[in-house]
Amino acid sequence: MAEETLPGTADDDGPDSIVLHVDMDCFYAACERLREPELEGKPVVVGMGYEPGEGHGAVATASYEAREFGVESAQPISTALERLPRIDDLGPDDDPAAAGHYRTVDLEFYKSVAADVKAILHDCADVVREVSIDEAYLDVTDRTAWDLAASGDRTLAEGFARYVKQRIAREVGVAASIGVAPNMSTAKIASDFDKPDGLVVVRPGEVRSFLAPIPVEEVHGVGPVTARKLGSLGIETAGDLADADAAVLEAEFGSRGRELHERARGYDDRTVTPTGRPKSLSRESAFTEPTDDSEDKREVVRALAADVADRARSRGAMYRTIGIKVVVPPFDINTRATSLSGPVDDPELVESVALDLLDAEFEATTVRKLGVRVSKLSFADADQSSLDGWESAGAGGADGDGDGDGRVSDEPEASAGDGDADEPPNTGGGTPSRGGQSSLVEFD
Ligand code: TTP
Ligand code: MG
Repeated sequence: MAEETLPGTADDDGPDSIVLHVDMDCFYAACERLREPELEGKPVVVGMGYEPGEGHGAVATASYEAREFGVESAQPISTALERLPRIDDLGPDDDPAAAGHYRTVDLEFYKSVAADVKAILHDCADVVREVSIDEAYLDVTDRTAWDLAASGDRTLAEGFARYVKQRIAREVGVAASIGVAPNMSTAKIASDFDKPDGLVVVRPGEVRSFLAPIPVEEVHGVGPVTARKLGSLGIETAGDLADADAAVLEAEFGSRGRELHERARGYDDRTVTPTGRPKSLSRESAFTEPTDDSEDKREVVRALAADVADRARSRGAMYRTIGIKVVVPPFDINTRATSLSGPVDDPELVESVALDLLDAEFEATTVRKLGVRVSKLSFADADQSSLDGWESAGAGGADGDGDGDGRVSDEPEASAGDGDADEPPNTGGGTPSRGGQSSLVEFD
């Protein structure tokens, strides 16, 4: 109850915010499993500077199965190998279940998977702060609510978060853990609370009781040194920290002491601010089944081009480069682009250039996914604050209609889902023949 009266967590400036923190589970290992599904359920170790057969490098990440053997991020590969031998090194009597599959970091591939995930996040929230390759905050206050769903004791916000999680799983094929809370620091702790595949919701009135048993190390801003000092003061948990005398903390840690005290009490007035302005605007659409039908491909490119040009116009963006992306099964990504002599806002040109690029090289190619992008953006209004990105995808990407005026809405969709709905009105389905997901991504 105390926290309900704290600024930033209650009604001092409108209703409680709804913040999602999304963090992918063992992300690099999950990406490896995407292209090698036989690694599912097995111990996987991804090494930086690792070469097959060698013992150098460091662990970038390990699958949860490999973590059972004591393998963890930042460990030398040599240590990992002592704890979990390489499957290829096993003798005839060794147990293959107790051996690891070691792979080398392939950042380009992980980035392309991350872009697919981020596209979904931008589709699900108006404000997205990307923190790292596999982590982002979403402010979804305007998309859902803390109210209970009609069907039971779950909040609408929980249904919304479940929908986000399921979209990532279905459309990209990797697992995310999500924390939902009225502020950023609590959402971050919540996403980590039940990994992997977690969904933890901390309602506005529950922040302080949720935080109470959490070790101080997990409070945002507490590093190992501070944790040790706090420990010497008998402060082990966020609850201890919240109950501590603010003056004592301030004497020990200066103004940071007061800040940590407030965080532990569930107070965090940071707002989710978007990450930068886009360098490009793009949209892509996957086919349910790869196709080499040139008219199908052209139709999709036309629709994507119209959508991208439309969004550029609605954001006041001019572009100097028009490009396409062609993904050939399974993961062969081709991009082609044409540079113009100066910035334009010309939907017909986007369509004709994109079609020319497609026809020039890919007319007969079997493709899995197509994308259209405009880049080298310049903005008419330097002050537009919502230019960060992708906003709502509107209806499915490949509606296949013609010229360039306002056919795909950029209006953010209304609140998605109640407790059990996982299918909001706008999932970008396209037609059955093209089916597939449609998402907004940056592919440079
Ligand atoms: P994390 O989100 O910290 O880790 P993770 O996604 O592998 O596992 P978890 O389920 O606990 O979230 O980091 C994301 C990716 O960043 C990770 O897959 C690999 C990379 N990384 C490194 O390269 N080195 C590191 O020391 C860490 C921590 C991560
Ligand atoms: Mg992660």
